[in-house]
Amino acid sequence: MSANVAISPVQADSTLRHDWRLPEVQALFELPFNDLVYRAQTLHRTHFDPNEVQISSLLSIKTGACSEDCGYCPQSARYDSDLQPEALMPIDKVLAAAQRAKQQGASRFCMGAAWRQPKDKDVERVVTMVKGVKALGLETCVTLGMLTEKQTRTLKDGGLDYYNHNLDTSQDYYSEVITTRTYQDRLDTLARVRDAGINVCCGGIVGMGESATDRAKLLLELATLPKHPESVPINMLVQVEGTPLMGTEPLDPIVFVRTIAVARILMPKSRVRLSAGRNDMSDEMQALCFLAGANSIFYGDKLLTTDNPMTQHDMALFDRLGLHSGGSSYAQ
Ligand code: SAM
Ligand code: DTB
Ligand code: SF4
Repeated sequence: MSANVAISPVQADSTLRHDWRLPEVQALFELPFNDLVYRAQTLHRTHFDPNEVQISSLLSIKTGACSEDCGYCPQSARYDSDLQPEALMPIDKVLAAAQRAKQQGASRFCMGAAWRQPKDKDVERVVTMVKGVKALGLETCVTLGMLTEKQTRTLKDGGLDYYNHNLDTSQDYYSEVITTRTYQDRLDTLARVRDAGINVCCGGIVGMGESATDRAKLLLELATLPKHPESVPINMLVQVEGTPLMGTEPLDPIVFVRTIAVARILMPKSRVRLSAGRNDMSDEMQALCFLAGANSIFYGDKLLTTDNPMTQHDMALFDRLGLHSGGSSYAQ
């Protein structure tokens, strides 16, 4: 069907499209692999240094006991995932972790909290963390759940650089995975973050049993936001014992690489992050993701609660691929 859909030629200039249509996105997904990766890589190098990868480090500042029912998440209080809940971390521990991340080469420090939505006093404590992390010379990102307008202003005034809030999947598949909040709730928080002038980090998870159409619709949703997210994390589901999505049929790695390539083509100036799931990926698969336009990773032995590749392994992989860390967040 979509093989007959015309796809506009590679955008060599800086014009970004916000009017992508579903058949176009599906047609990209269905291109012969070499053609798709060639297109993505060609666009990638018009906007970015092709060998540079931005490095973010994650820290869970409040762990587990979350009221939401996200079917992928070990931090939901509803599932028996063997996770020890932890209250909001004291500032000195956060700053020590940020310092370590900086020494390991991270340029951005992302703090995640297992909340449906923070209380105003939580946001104030997070602002103290943001200020401390910024003073170390790192970019800051936090992910705290849904926010009110007042809270976005507090975070912006506190100097926050990025807010992470993922759409996770297509609007259609969303209710199969999460029932305690709506897709529109997510879009509303994203709009508040954008309006407050905070950079947006927004992506999703694949490998949750969604269809090819759901993956195309997720990317379409991201690429038709009024402004493309500056960072687009593409997570491969990390299957955790006790969560409802444990045992889901794993996604074909080639389809994952295609997802990265299509994200790069739709949002050519965004940092596309090869995010959760790298621990289950071969070095060769990750190399294909970088070729397809991924230019950011989470670095450090831990994501929020699950394992990430060891830093020495990542350093060796960068070395083998001739990659270097660095770079501004968004193509100018
Ligand atoms: N509670 C906040 C929220 O949901 O927005 C922030 C923390 S939450 C853990 C941040 C993101 O992590 C989720 O939106 C989801 O995309 C990702 N995530 C959580 N568990 C995951 C898993 N098992 N595999 C892949 N990504 C996951
Ligand atoms: C994102 O897109 N992925 C990160 C970050 N943003 C917050 C989280 C991945 C979590 C993977 C499961 C865990 O470690 O708990
Ligand atoms: Fe809670 Fe966020 Fe996990 Fe959902 S993804 S259960 S909101 S921590």
